[in-house]
Amino acid sequence: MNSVFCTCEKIWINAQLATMDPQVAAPYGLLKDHIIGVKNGKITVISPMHKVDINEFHGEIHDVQGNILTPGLIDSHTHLIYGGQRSLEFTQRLNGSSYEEISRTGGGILATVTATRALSEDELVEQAQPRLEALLNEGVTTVEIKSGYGLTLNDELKILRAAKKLAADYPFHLRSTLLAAHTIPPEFRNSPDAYIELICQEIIPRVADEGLAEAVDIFCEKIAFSAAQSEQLFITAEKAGLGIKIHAEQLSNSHGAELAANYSAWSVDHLEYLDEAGIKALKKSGTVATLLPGAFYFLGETKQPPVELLRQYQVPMALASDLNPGSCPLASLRLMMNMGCVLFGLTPEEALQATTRNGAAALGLGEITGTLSVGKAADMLLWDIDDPAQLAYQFGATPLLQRIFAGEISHV
Ligand code: DI6
Ligand code: FE
Repeated sequence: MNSVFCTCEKIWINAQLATMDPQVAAPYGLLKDHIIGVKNGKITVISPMHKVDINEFHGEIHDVQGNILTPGLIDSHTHLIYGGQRSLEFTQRLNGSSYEEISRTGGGILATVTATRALSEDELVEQAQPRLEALLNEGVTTVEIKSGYGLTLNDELKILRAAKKLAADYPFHLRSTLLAAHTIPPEFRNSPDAYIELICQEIIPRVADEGLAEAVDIFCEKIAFSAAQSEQLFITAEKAGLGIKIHAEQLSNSHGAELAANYSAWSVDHLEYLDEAGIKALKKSGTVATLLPGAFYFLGETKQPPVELLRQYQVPMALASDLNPGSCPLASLRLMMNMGCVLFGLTPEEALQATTRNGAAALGLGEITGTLSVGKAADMLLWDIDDPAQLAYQFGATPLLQRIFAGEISHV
């Protein structure tokens, strides 16, 4: 047998590979007339068709007839485990109340905290399933899930355990993030510092011990936590060996992104109010700027994130759904790609980078997934399209022919 094929169990032939690999100097890292081979869940071979003799391969062959393969999509920021829903608040906002006003009067995140605390782990799994399935069905193969609607040790653990259950039942890579610092819980209304202490002294150590999350996140905003409180959390997360993420500069500029960059954060997310000093800090630390156009759209925001400056400084941009009941109940990463282009001015190529390679980096998975490259996970999507730009161009019709997760064809 041809030595190339010794390392393959399955091959896809006659493919156009939108590798998204920066080493491939073509738009989308496109390689025409290629084969891609996989073994044990990883990509083992990428080769031009004319350099191999297919007749020498005796494993599983998929002839894709010129169709396009991309990396699996990565939704690097979701809050998809929660109880209940908030359509009442949607109505209130359309009648003139602002998101901040609603959150200051006990609605908003706290309404979902009450609903989430009331549910068991299994009930949370059940309510999250349709949202997760919606993402997976359109080609998402890696999903980050944040806690943050429990705000007690046990309720945060319950959410993170529910995420593990989902990961055991569905074909996707899970990255869990502890967002106990999502908002100040009612029990600590007058002592937010004491809540940060609880997170640092009890919740983070327990979550790290049990291996329930890979990263820690905080909502740094006037209506939530300060930069000083964020820093305390980062110091503890760093000691516990957890990655760092932050919700920053969504409604105002608290300089949280710059702070998080100084702690080598994996990503800083939202960023409508990010300034040039923040962008310079991101460039220096190699932190990903994650844009969440769904929340911008759903809250009717008008302040645009500084996309052109991020481009100038070559800060990697990710796009994610922020799927949550308050600011973005929209369970579609493809829609976010379209919004990233239409609302924020990303190019279709940037939108695909933002939901593959840069999404992986935003989760500390840059070496593992996010591009079609030898050695990475065989997370691949086969599309019935002529041009990769179609993935950002159209939403609703899903031209997905095959969803391949860790080398297995896995429809959800
Ligand atoms: N920013 C957001 O957009 C979400 N969380 C956050 O910190 C909103 C969460 C919610 O409204 O339930
Ligand atoms: Fe969020």
